[in-house]
Amino acid sequence: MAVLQSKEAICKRVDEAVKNVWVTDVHTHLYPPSFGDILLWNVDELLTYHYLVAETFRYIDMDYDAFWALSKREQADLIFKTLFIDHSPISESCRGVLTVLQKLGLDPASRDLAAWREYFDQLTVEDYTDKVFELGRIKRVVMTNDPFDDLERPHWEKPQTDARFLAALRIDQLLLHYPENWEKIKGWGYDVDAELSIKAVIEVQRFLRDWAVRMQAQYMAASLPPAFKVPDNTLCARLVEQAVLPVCREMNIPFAMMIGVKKLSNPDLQLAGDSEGKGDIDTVEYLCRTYPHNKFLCTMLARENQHELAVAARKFRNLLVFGCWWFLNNPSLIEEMTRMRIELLGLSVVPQHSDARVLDQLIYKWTHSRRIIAKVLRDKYCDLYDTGWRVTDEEIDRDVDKLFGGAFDDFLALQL
Ligand code: FIX
Ligand code: ZN
Repeated sequence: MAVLQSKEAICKRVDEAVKNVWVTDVHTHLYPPSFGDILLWNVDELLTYHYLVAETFRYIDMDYDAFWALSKREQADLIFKTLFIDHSPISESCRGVLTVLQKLGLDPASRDLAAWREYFDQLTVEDYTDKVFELGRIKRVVMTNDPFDDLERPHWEKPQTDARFLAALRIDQLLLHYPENWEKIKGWGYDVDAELSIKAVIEVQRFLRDWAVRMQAQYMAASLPPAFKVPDNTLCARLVEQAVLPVCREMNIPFAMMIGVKKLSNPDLQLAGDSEGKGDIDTVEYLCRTYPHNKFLCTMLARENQHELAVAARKFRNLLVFGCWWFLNNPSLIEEMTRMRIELLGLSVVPQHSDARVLDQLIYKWTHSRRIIAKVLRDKYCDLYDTGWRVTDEEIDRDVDKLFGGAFDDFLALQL
């Protein structure tokens, strides 16, 4: 252990620690290779990521349905031509594709999509998963696991054994679409009903408990609209307070609220059609205050919610803020949010998650974010140095580990 006696030594250690830390990625849409084709990977999946679909439609007048009728490869060809050749790929999503190719040792300057495809064609998904976790220095990822997803559900008929992939029980379909889904839950053997009677609430609790145990879920999660409000006389609010929170407390797992998604603002864009709106911080504070023995993870989609969310976290130790989510996952906003969060919350925050939908994205989303978080940390430790306080190299390593997964692990272990 060595005390760092200069700002240069501090900055060097911060850069090394952030570069070398193995990350726990607390929210992704990835799956282990054993889940087959629902794990997306390779350059065509990178190019047809819904972020790039949305950006492509800003330049083309193609009919939406005509685009969706194209094959994946034809869509990728059109996106590559539009966003990379006809216009320079300077958006964050475009840059991300090129960072992946570069880190894999391919040559972005070649602009040779055919050659990149040939590279991926000779890989197995198992080997490529190992390569991506190694290149991205990813310890573990938390998945998004939806029992209502007909493609995913059969994979849970036996235990998932790849320890790099942790589960999160995703319950949007329960909370936001109970009228459309209660009969499906009944068909799975849970005696629920349309009006959500007390008996049905008990059965929903059993449904949640069974799936959380089956998946060994790290938390339960839902993506929620800007208008998400509790308390309220809605099925969603009743399900949260009467079913979700009692089971989460019983199992000592957090409820992760991802607030602010306006689903399908443009339905023609399909998955790329969601937009955002400001959420209600009073709901977050009500839940944290009213259920002090429950734990809440929270990320909000509107930039306008970020400061009040960080302040709320100062008030409630059972609230852990995470990530620069979706439309916030851009260098300018990652820096703004990370600076503000560390100034308000110190190391009791999860600065970033990837939200990766394509395996390869782990490489770029973490490469880009590490660089920005390191920049903020260099400034913060240098500010500390100016007070006369001195840190050691091991303390910087410890702090960085907290930010890239340790704080999340501590929160999961917390008994309130
Ligand atoms: O609700 C969510 O988990 C969102 O992250 C996704 O629905 C969204 O499409 C996404 O992948 C954003 O990055
Ligand atoms: Zn997500």
